[in-house]
Amino acid sequence: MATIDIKVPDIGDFDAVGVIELLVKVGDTVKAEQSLITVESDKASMEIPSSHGGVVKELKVKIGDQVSEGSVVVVLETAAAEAPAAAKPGEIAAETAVSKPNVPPASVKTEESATNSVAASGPVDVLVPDIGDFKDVAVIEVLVKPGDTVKAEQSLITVESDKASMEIPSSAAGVLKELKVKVGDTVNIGDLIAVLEGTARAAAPVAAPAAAAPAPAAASAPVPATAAAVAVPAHDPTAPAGKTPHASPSVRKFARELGVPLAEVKGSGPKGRITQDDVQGFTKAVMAGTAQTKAIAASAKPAGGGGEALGLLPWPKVDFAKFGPVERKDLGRIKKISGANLHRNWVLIPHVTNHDDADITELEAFRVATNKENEKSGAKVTMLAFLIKACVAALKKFPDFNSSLDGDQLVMKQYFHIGFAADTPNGLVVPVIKNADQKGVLQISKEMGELAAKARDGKLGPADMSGACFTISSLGGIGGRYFTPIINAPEVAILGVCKSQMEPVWDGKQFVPRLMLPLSLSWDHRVIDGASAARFNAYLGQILSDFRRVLL
Ligand code: CAO
Repeated sequence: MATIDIKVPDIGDFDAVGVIELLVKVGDTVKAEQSLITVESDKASMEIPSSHGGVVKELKVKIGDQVSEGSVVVVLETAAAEAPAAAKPGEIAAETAVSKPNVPPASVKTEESATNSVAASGPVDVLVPDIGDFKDVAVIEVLVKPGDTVKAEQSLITVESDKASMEIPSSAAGVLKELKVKVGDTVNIGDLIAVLEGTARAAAPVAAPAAAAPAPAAASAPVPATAAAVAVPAHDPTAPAGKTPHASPSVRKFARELGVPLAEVKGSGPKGRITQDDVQGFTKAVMAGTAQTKAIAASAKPAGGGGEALGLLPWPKVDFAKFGPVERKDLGRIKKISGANLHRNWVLIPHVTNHDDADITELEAFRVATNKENEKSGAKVTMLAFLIKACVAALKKFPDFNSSLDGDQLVMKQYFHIGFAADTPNGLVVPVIKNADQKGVLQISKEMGELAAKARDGKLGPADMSGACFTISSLGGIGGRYFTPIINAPEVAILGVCKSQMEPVWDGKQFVPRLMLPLSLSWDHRVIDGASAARFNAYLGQILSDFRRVLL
């Protein structure tokens, strides 16, 4: 074992930067390149990585300290092989400083650039300025929209590497005519971000004639950092809340992975900085139903909720009492939660629904006979249990229906957990029959009965309602012909079933009375196409008309 000092490496022109986050604690095992602390200047926040792997023996800094190149951050205990045997502590420490985080070179606003704001009337391209070693950095925030009037040096977008985030400012003032990037794009030095009109340029070292059109791009070529009027200010800790949330790159990444809107998280760190604990706390509160994201609140509130964000007309405000007596009551907790989920799924998933009929004459006769046989034991088989079994067979034959979308990938599930919508006095819930492929119809019926009873009593736990691959919503006990069930994201399809009824069916020679079950299959058109959906329904119909096919 050897101990080495891990020091702040060369971080460009940054000097005496504040430590705003400790990402490790004594006893932690860290890998080489793992971030140890986050520091922040008025220009950027960045994470300082470890140059070696090992166990943290001592933390040499605390939040609020200021560090510069060479400051010792932690003392690391490493395997002997990590450190050169003959090296003196000083030499080892020097070696650790070689690891260089991707840090933007500090931008220096020159006297000339600060004073050289000049008028230009033509369109001006705003380009990504010199951002040092950063390559292919992701756009994580777009801070302006077309039509906005922007000032020179106003931040247009936020970009992020795995080590730092920074805002890219406008090199000119004017009205934003066109945005050339969107969240998720990657950019490099010289890439076009936006086109401005009616501009006054801050960065042009030479005055452009007012009438010159089109005006040359303010930063048409990468500018040396030291001469760049195009500064790279990163998060402004004093920025008003909700505008640019103040958080380190790792916390931003963490929030993005969880889908947490950072602008809605209250920071508990110094200067209101959002920490990983804040993001976790926010997530827990939303899961527990004690907090809502603005999007959920908007979708749960039909009155005026969310439409404006989509550029729609606001929800009509009507004084109903003018037309007759009214009473107001609050939406229940389950309705609020399921409503928000249903709304998101309806808006985000391109739904298509295929309708079909299945001949269940023999299956229903078998079910009734089975129930008669089991009358004494009280074990009752429901049509829904047969449907669950039939859907498992169809999911096995058409595995895309048993998948979830994750970015550009499909997660193909090799398990068969089937959710079923249950109507309860408090609203709709979806308990899940786990591993339905390994269970018989009697067992599925029994579990369904138990879960439905738990649902009605409001006693379902999260484990009872999670992990479904596919959902069935049966209105068969109630009535109706067909409907459009909403897919339960991240599933990609849902089967709606209505009440079976006797119908005259042509058998090639004559009409015969058959018990027909209406099926409505909604599917996510990003994953499934119409032909597959029609085949899925047809196959389901074949199984239900002759259940022996499940065995094949
Ligand atoms: N066609 C004709 N009759 C049917 C049928 C169908 N497709 N499905 C069920 N039935 C009959 C049953 O046989 C039963 O009759 P018997 O008592 O004579 O045997 C009766 O309808 C009642 O069935 P059920 O609804 O209690 O039982 P189930 O297994 O079919 O369903 C459950 C259980 C929990 C799914 C159901 O109670 C329920 O909550 N359904 C509503 C689901 C819902 O709200 N979906 C909409 C979601 S979108 O808003």
